[in-house]
Amino acid sequence: MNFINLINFVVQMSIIDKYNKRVDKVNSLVCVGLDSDWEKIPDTYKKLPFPQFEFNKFIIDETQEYVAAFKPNSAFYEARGDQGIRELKMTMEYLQEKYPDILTINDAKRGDIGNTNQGYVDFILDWLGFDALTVSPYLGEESLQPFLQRADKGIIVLCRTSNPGSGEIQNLLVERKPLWHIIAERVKNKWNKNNNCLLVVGATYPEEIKVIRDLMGDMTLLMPGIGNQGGDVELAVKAGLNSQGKGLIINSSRAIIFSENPREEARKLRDEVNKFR
Ligand code: NUP
Repeated sequence: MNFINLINFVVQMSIIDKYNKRVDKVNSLVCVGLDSDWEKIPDTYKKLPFPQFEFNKFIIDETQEYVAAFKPNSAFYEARGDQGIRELKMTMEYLQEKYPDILTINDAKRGDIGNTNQGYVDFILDWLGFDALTVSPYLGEESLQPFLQRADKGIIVLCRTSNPGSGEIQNLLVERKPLWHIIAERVKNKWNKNNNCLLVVGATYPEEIKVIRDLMGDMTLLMPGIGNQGGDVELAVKAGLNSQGKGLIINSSRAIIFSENPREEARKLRDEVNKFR
């Protein structure tokens, strides 16, 4: 390992370290998805000057005690144009100031040619200041360089997504293996030179989770699909934990943020996950 790689390795460790430290502090693998859909935000917030931000602030303060990561999905902010982007930025500023030890993930599944991806890096990782973002692997390693070079951030590559139709493309056989398996191998053997890669693996596919865990060693996996999408917590957690009893960022969005009692739902999910750790 040369000097630059060594520095990258040390710096990179801080993102996974940041997550693991928070996991230990609150004894939780839970990520609350700040998918603050305008249609579902209570009307009381809509009278305020910054409705999505105020709603997020409420959810963050209520749930943070049980949470190791927050993951706003960019779509719900982009949907409101410049106002939504402003409120996403305000949400990030609030998190950075008040809860700087909680991991922040921007979920927008970006992926374009190289110089265009640099624009996403500038916007999401630098201007908004997220710790990590989700990316699509479809354009290949060369295109992803602006992301992969950021050893100080987490690059979360779509591998086996949670949606019911994900097999249409991801199960296609390539070299007699499903495409999702090839993506996982690529990330492990080629793309993760800076030790900053993670994979998205849906909680709705426990058999694949097990295969991916065995293949990837202790790599941290972002796992959506719990809650509204019906993933089984016990099966997903047992299949996905790494050798340290961690290695999972277990996301639930709607089932927590639009519930009667978000704090209680976050606590319940934390405890349910911990039963199987
Ligand atoms: O495979 C994936 N499935 C998935 O649901 C990858 C994702 N990034 N997501 C995202 O996780 C989805 O876009 C949404 O932001 C969140 C799941 O939300 P919910 O089903 O818990 O409400």
